[in-house]
Amino acid sequence: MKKLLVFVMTAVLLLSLFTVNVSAAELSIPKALTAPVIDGSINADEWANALTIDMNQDSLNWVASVNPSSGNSTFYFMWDSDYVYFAADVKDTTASDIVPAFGAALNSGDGTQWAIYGMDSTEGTDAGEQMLFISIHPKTDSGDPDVYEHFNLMSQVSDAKIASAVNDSAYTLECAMPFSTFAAAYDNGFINEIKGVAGQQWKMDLVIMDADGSDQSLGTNAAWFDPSTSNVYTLSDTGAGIDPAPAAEETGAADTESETPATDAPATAPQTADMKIASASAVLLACAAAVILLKKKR
Ligand SMILES: [Ca+2]
Ligand SMILES: [Ca+2]
Repeated sequence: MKKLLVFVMTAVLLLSLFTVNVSAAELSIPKALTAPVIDGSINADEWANALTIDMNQDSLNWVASVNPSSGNSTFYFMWDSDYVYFAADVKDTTASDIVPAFGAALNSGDGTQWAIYGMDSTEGTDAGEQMLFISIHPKTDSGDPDVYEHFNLMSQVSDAKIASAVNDSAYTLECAMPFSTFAAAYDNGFINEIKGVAGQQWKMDLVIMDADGSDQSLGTNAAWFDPSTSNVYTLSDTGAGIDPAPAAEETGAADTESETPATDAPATAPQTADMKIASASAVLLACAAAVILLKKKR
């Protein structure tokens, strides 16, 4: 870990000369007609018409060792009044020698992360006031998955539901993140309150962590610690998932460009953030700061 810190601190100094040109996208998260079963298995019906985000290896900005093996991976999002629902299908063919400690704030091992900003955030890493940083590991040293917020709550998100399935070529995880977590973060100083209501917006960067043995890489779909480059997510009333009453009248009103009626269609069309990265290397400074800051927090 110390070697990694030295490396990224050096990189911060060198790469601060570069600029990143990222075009943020506006994405709509549809509302789950039925809550997905959080069992680690991404059933096509339960996640039908969910927002899908391509997290393909070649489209991410990889930092640290920059030797990823995450393949073509996909993240999924839905919501209801109680939870943000998240699923990840990550193609990861390399075993990690780094076993994250359950409930610890580690940017390490194999896993996923969210960097969440309020709409009024102008920067990150401000003691959890402008950014929430959540790690979701499919497997920790306890054998269990975990959900951890690094900067504001600085604790395990105990009310989150999490389940995963890990094999030699991939892992899948499903997570239900309660809006009560965001309410607690707001009470604790986070800039905006994120509620489970249609029209709610926030900004978010998504991350895949890949460890190949002890070689740690982190890939993000935005420039870290610069919310001006982050995709904007809006909660929509458009239905997704399993319709408990498919013959009933469905009047979900889409409030964004993603107007997809609820159906039993098994496939979900990729909906990828439109980003143009002029310099992936500059992202490293943000990643480095994340590593450093969380190290301080530990
Ligand atoms: Ca499931
Ligand atoms: Ca790996």
